[in-house]
Order: sequence, then structure tokens, then C-alpha cells
Amino acid sequence: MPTIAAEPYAYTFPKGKLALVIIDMQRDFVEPGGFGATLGNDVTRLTAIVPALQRLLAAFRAAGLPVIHTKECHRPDLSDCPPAKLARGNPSLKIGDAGPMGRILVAGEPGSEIIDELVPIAGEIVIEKPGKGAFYATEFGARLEQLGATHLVVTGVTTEVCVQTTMREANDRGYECLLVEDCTESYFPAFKQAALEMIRAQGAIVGWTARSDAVIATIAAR
Ligand code: TIU
Repeated sequence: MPTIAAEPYAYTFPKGKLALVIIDMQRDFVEPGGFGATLGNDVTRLTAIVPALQRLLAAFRAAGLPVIHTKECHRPDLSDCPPAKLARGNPSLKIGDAGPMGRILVAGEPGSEIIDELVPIAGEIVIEKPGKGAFYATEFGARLEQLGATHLVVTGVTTEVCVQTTMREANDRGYECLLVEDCTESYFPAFKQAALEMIRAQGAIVGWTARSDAVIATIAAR
């Protein structure tokens, strides 16, 4: 079986069972004036992963492997946004309020769009999710089953929020997950580091971590 150099030990996957999952690389999290910024975060630090993520995405496309993008966003009437989520924090703009990129975290608004550098191409799956995890209240699980994917290479933002929640949901459903260290980022460097360590601790209790170069080297050689 193909093998990727990873921590805490080598990650193997059956040919044809691997998919790339890109979590929430949308303007609302990486550009000023979006959801991430309204929560008080320095959003600019997230864009550092874009070049590596572009290379990884290109490698999956070249290998003919499936790619799934997610977007955290809500229906325009906010009927899928729990009151607790709407009220949480002390944001400068609440979910659904009008901001410089349209209504905050609302589907169809400019802020909800995936950034130009990573825009999905025809045939790639895009999942709109109302929660942090990609499985909750979405067709993500059904689409993975249709693809026959059992092994997920996970990327995107933010590491300890939507990425980690999705990995934990996937892990409990029996998926073998590999988090790509230089293709995920957090507003809080210490939280990213802690998430990487807790995921791969205890013999990959949640999953594996690896550098993008190692993933690319293996899938390009298949
Ligand atoms: N706030 C934060 O770190 N993340 C989110 O709200 N959503 C995602 O992680 N996508």
C-alpha cells in the first residue's frame, strides 16, 4: 500500500480510497471584515498556508483523486443557526449582519466564497455546513460513502476549531485521517501546536500529521 511519512508513524492508504478535504478556506476566515475578524482575530496569519495548500490541491487533481471543499455558512434566514451560536462572543458584527463582504457567514454572500487561489473546479464537491464539524447537518458523510473514500487528508482553517472537530467526527466514524501540518492554520499558534500534538498522541488517537511535501511525494508516485 502507498505510504506517507507521518507522525506518530507511517500512514498507509489503499489506492483509490484517499480524498482531500479542505475546510473553510473562505473569505470570511482569511480576509479582513469577515466572520473571523469580527471575533477579534488577526486573520492575516492564515494566508501563509495558501501556497502549500495550492501545491497539495494541484497534486490531488493531477493524480485524479477526489477533492471536497467545505464552507461554514448559514441560510439567509439563519434558520440553521442555533441561537447560542448567534449570541456567542462579543463580535463587532453578528452572523447575518451586513459587513464589507456581505452578510457575515451567510451562504451566497461574497464572504462565504472560497478564496480565488483555491476555488473549486468542476467535479469537486462543495459542502455548506452550519456547524464546526463537516458531518453535522450536511451530506458530507453520504458523499464520502458515494466516493468510497475511507482515508482523508485534512487541511484548512482553523486547526483547533473546524479542522479538529471534523477530524474527530471522522475518526469516530472509522475514517483514517491525516492532518497536513503546513496546510492548516489557527489564529492562535499555540492552539495549532497543541491540536497537532493531541491528534497524533497516544499512537494516533485521532489521526496522523505530516508535511505537505511528504503527502505530495507519495501521491505523485502512485
Ligand atoms: N473561530 C474559529 O477559529 N473558527 C471558526 O469559527 N470556524 C472554523 O474554524 N472554520
